[in-house]
Amino acid sequence: GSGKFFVGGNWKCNGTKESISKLVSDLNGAELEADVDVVVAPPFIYIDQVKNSLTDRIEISAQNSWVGKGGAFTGEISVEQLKDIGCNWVILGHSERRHIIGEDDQFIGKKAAYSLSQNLKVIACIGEKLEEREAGKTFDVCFQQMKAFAENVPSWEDVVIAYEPVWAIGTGKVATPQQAQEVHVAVRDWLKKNVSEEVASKTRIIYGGSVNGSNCAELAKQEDIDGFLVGGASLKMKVSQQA
Ligand code: G2H
Repeated sequence: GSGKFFVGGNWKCNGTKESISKLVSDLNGAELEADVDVVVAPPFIYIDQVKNSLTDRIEISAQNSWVGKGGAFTGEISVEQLKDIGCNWVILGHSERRHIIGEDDQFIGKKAAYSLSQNLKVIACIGEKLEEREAGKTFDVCFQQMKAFAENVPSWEDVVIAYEPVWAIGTGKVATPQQAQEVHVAVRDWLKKNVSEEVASKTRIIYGGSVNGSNCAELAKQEDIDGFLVGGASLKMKVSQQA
């Protein structure tokens, strides 16, 4: 694997002040292994609450950000505002934003460029849909999404790549360790050929899609799986263990 193991909890559009305060107190009481980066991504409106109550041991991510400097963009949250409240990460290109909201590669790439320019670190998500996998296009799709990031990323130090096959997201149908490992290797190889050997070896590639306490250990054993992005199970805790 590359670098420190990374576990992200993506809470998506879930939670209330009350449930989040409970989750934060569980996280504060959790025994986290020293060599694991832990990041949680609450909905925007709860980031401040989480920031003010969560241990500094755990970093905070947004689930999205505006594509440029803030201003007259009704309903959006700017990178500057996220930095202002102590949020250091943003998830970009999540499949729910790509396929439900309709964000495309170019827009996501621009968001990555702007976030990194303001020192907001990026969890860059890629992943194929079921029909793309069945048509043998998994690598093509992932490489195309990687290309859009690569064209916009000046340095990969502040980027974690999350491979999240769409068919595994929120479906309970986790990729097998072999399926995930195969794509992680391919993405690392793509980085080697298209960015550099150093970036390929140093950049963390994490897996997301129905990860939970029972399947994470086997996945984490795979050489090229450097962590997880966890949705559903992160609302229930117990997902920070490493193989
Ligand atoms: C994928 C994942 C977290 P879940 O979206 O980003 O969610 O673990 O619920 O499949």
